[in-house]
Amino acid sequence: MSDKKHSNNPSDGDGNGDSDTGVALKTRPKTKKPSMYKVLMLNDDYTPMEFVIHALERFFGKTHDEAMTIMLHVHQKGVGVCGVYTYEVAEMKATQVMDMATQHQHPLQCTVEKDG
Ligand code: TYC
Repeated sequence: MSDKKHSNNPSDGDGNGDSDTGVALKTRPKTKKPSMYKVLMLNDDYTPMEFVIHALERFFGKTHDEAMTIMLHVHQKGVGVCGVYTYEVAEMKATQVMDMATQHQHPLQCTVEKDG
């Protein structure tokens, strides 16, 4: 076991103390749950309700009833959560919604914010 990449020695920093026995590792200190990010949708006076519902179904996998509930929440409160994702996925979905809105000349806006 001279190859550092495959050593189970405690000096690896894995901390499980199996000292190069070749035994499967119980702990994996390198893995971390990724931070999660909310995609928020903002209300406006112009985007049609049916368009918002369609975007929520298409990009956030919502049923028609779920999409209706979220759309009405945003319409009434001004902002609402479409879904929670890792950063890159959240940014992509927010961009996809706004690109589709722009193509249809609607001002619909989404933002991404850290969850928690
Ligand atoms: N307020 C819009 C209307 O009355 C509907 C709407 C809902 C727009 C949610 C944006 O994120 C939104 N047509």
